[in-house]
Amino acid sequence: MVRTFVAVDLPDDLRARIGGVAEALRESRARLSFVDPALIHVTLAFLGEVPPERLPAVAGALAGVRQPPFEVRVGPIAGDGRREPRTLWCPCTGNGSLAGLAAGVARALEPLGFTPERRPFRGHATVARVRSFHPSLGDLLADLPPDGFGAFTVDRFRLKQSTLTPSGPIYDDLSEVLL
Ligand code: 3AM
Repeated sequence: MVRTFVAVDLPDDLRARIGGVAEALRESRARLSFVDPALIHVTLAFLGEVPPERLPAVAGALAGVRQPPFEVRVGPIAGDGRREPRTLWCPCTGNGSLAGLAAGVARALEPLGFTPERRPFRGHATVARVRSFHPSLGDLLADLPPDGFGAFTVDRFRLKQSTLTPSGPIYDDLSEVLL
């Protein structure tokens, strides 16, 4: 079985800037596991474990998703909205286009038996996961620069394989769809 998801990769310069700002959070007494900045992405859909022989059909369905390229704004690192956040992320907003792309991906995958996510789509790039919370994390988040990381053009998305390892996930691109 192949653990797969569909995502938009962030450009490397943006990833490096986010990773640099996230460094300040290491001072916190919360237990955090940071996403390798080189892997920071916006998930459009999580497919879970897929039999390898079904991957060509999945890639084929995704290749039919049509949408013009669009801009996404990447906000500052923030908690996920819970009082004690479990995820730290940069909110990503594309004037509805990002949500539209996620919906297009979900529509393309539904006939293959992938049930669409019931929760409303909230575009985000995960920066760290909170293994155990400590109030010092809230203070450090509040002290981060309030400006976001600017914008980038989404002109493609990818089907990715995720291999979980003790030192973090390894992602491999399985297919790429140009918008
Ligand atoms: O981009 P984020 O970090 O929101 O949390 C996982 C990550 O999302 C999510 O898939 C993305 C790439 O690994 N993910 C992992 N397991 C999941 C599950 N069981 C899941 N999303 C939904 N259900």
